[in-house]
Amino acid sequence: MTKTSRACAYGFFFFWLFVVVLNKSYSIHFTKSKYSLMYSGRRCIPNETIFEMHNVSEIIQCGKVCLTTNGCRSVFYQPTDRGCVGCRARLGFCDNKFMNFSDSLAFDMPIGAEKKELETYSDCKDILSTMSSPKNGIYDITLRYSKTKIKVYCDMETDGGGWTVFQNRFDGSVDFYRNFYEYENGFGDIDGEFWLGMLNCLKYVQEMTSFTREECLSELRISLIGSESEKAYELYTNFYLGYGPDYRIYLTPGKESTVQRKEFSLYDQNGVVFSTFDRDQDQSVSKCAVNYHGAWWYSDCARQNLNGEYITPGTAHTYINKGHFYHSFQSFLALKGSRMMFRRM
Ligand SMILES: [Ca+2]
Repeated sequence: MTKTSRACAYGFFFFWLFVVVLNKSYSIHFTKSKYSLMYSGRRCIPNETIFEMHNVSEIIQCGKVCLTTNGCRSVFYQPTDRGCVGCRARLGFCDNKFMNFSDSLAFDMPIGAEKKELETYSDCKDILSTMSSPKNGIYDITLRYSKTKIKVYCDMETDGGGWTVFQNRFDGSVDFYRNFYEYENGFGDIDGEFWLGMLNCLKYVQEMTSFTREECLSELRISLIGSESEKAYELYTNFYLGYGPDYRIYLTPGKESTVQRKEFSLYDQNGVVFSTFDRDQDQSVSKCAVNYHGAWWYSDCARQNLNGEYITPGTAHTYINKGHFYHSFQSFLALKGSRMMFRRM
């Protein structure tokens, strides 16, 4: 056991002892925070710091100050310099609100919150961090601010898991040529092919990204499957949707991608409005959604058409633009599958 992990183990043990005592004394409930070495060396960013103390002899003292300080949600205790930092953010909600600092210990403490509320999940990443070995599948979540309850499909396997899927196609069993109302409200089978719905997706994405994007950034992952089951994906950061009825898409190219991005990237659609056949909001004199038999963030149309017509994978549509394609992966050839999903960073 290294010095750090020993310190962590002791710190954690004493902290939980402290939590148990306080629970009994004040009926305060705590989110179970699994301490992991990945949190070692982190602290809240400066404007999230609610207090900072030095020469604090133990973690218990550090936690106690947080408990009695309004707005304090997590603490970092650094055994090396006996420093104690209280943060406004909950650890695990916005990883990007924390930065490295040598040998710190961190604990989440949503003070005063009701236990019932703490037992609900607000997104797939919450589920991932709270449950041990969660599986791909359908989960009930409660949106963090609006408290809307929705069912979502969580991808818990791809790239570490914690992804909320909002578009899923793999066999063409669901018709994706739908009107604006349906794209707002969702359609298909959450256990099969589906579109989560802009309203839910929007609420979700906005709550998790746009509304709170100063707190949290989200990433978008597009997974593609070709006719021979070849796989490709693209990762974008700073992903969020604007308010309806425009539902503009915003994103920044991430570092990772297995498709050719030099031309016809989804980034070309950055800031573009969503269109369906009955709601032409594109920048073309014609109707892209009709010409492409789809629904998308069409500018003067696009080189991605993941909601296009599902035809035999590997073939090109008679009307070349109408199929289920992603040009930078396999030109206009029809794909076997596609999945769009996002995750808090
Ligand atoms: Ca138009």
